[in-house]
Amino acid sequence: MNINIDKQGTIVVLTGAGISRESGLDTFRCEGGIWSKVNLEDVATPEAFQRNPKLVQNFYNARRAQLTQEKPQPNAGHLALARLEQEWPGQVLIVTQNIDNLHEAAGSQNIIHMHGELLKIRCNHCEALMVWEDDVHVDTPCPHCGQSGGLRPHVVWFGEIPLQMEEIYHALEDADLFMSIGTSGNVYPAAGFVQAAKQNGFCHTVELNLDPTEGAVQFAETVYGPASQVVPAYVDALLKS
Ligand code: BV8
Repeated sequence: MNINIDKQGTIVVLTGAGISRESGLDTFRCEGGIWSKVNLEDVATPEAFQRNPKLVQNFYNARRAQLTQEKPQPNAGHLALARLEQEWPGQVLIVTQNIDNLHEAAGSQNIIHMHGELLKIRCNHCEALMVWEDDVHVDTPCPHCGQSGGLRPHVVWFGEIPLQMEEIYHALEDADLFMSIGTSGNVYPAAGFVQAAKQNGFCHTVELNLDPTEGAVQFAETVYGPASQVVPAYVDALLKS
């Protein structure tokens, strides 16, 4: 890995479910992944929520309970990215598709959760956004406006616009290094970020994944292996470079 990016350079890191897999959280499209057990059309679209809010709330209640009860810990991949943010002289931004809290738990601070956060909910009636660790039911009243029937996971479903897109594209315009970690590159607009980064004419791009994705050819560099091994090694090389 011959990395020669400016020490003051900007690093944008895109992460997906693969970085959390060694912490015990399922991915979506791997063998036995989440979408092999439930149909995304039934639980991860606004139409699904309209059609059967109970099913959708329970899908997220189960995943929220996994975070709050099993208390998965960040793995060496998350911790290496937190170290990179601390020790790299330039800006490091993590854009995660994940709705878990493992980057925060590892100590990263500059994070954009473009698909939302599992431990937050919002009220469709009063737009209140609140941290929430318990189950949510269709008739749970909103603590802010008192109305029922409006609480939903603060999660971006298919067909909804991901969060903080302007900030993300702005960071990609300045990126000297774009790292894609643990994502299959199936979901847009995240899957298009590598192209957006390359548009600035100077960004180095690297895919770090368990195995090659369909989008691997778009990256200048590829490193394969479990995130808990390849990410710390790559971060060490960056900090030594
Ligand atoms: C949008 C919710 C417009 C939270 C998720 C028709 C109508 C409307 C939209 C579309 C359409 N057709 C296509 C689209 C776009 C659509 C889309 O991309 N669909 C796909 C399926 C084709 N996208 C959208 O709808 C998005 N919105 O387009 O709005 C717009 C856009 C921009 C600007 C203006 C308007 C909204 C997408 C968000 C959907 N919500 N999640 C939740 O329930 O979690 S997406 C879901 O997939 C998860 O969030 C997940 O993060 C995401 C991506 O999955 P990955 O993270 O990549 O996980 P995956 O399992 O796929 O891969 C894991 C990888 O890890 C594998 O490669 C594996 O090899 C690797 N791995 C495994 N173990 C390890 C490892 N790597 C390292 N170490 C290991 N140990």
